[in-house]
Amino acid sequence: MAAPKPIGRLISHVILDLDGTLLNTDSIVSRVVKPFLVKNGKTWDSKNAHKLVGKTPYEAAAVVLEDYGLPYSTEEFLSMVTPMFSEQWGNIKPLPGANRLIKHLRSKGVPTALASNSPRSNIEAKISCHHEWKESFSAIVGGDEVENGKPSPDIFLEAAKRMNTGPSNCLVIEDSLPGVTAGKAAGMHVIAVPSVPKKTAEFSSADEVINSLLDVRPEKWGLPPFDDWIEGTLPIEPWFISGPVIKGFGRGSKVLGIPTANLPAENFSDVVSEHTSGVYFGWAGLSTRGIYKMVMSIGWNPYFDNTEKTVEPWLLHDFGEDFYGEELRLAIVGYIRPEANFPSLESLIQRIHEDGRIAEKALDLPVYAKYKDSPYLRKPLQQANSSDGQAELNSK
Ligand code: ADP
Ligand code: RBF
Ligand code: MG
Repeated sequence: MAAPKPIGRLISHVILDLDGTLLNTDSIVSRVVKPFLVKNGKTWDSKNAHKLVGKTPYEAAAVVLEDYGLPYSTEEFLSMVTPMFSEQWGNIKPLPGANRLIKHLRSKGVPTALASNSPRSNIEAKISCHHEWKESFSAIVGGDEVENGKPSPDIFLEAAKRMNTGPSNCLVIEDSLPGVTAGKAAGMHVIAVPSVPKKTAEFSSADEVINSLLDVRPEKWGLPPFDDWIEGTLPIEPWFISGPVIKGFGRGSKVLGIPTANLPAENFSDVVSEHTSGVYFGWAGLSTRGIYKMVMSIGWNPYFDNTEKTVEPWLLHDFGEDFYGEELRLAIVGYIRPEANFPSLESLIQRIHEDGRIAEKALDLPVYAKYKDSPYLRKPLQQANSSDGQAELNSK
């Protein structure tokens, strides 16, 4: 993660982008566009999806028409898909850390605006589905309220104006390249949170590039710090995954001396894609052995540059043998840091051992220790992934 460039003046106001920054809008884009393409005899290619990030609906529509050679005008296409999008607005989930950030800024009295290329009415409809979001913004600016959308600076300048402040007092948080360009053109400080993995290099004009909203450090900008970190860890809403231990890349023990019991990520690709990559920890249950402390990475292992997002749990216990095929259940309860690249294998290994020490210690804290008794960790295989089990645990 690049350190922010030093700033001359302290930040007093924050401006947030909506789609892809606070909301996981991408998931509904494929949900709407995919069936539309199928109806028109085409196949959705997820590799094209990144081209839509940060575009106005009109621009995005033009890209889809061009990519798939559809026989419609942009206006025709928009009139067909717009109602389909509206139906999905209630289904857009906040991205990890979005609720936490909004609540934090509000409770510390930091004036915060929402600035999006979407039309104002769409913004209102989307945020109305999320508890206390609307009340948390001192200003909301939509793409239809200014002359030019992002990458032009108009939206951000208007947001600053409505908050009665100057651009240099504003910190913009943005996931898209047009958004980052707009923020810099407005003379603001910009944190990029790219929503497309592995594309961070394109964001060099941003003052800081982070992996997810969990990694925002407001104190770096002169804003009040989060007060929920405990001993180098961040408690999260726990999530639960399980499956048989499968073969991984064959390098955990061999190359790093750190075995990781891989799970078939395709069994719970929804949960895995919902969570940001990073280093997490929690409790691991092995049906015939017991419950153990666990630290894991989830993501693309930048040092090895994997093409698949994998789940790599290291159980903090010496088993002295393999347990491939055994049922492994995980309760993931806390976050430590984003995945990183390292100058040497040695430094990667050292850092993973430090993660292990942090997790080992943190899991004795009551906020995390209580999950050691989750019934999920001990449930028989057939019930372990059932929605009942999840509901029961999540409501605990
Ligand atoms: P792979 O690439 O197949 O995952 P690893 O070298 O990472 O190979 O070894 C992982 C295997 O080692 C696990 O699947 C498990 O069977 C075994 N193992 C032994 N001790 C541990 C441990 N403490 N944590 C995780 N896996 C362990
Ligand atoms: N790989 C990385 O490339 N960067 C990381 O920051 C990173 N952090 C890890 C943290 C923990 C706790 C564990 C268990 C693994 C981590 N790895 C990381 C993954 C490591 O590269 C992976 O386990 C091996 O590649 C085995 O497949
Ligand atoms: Mg492994």
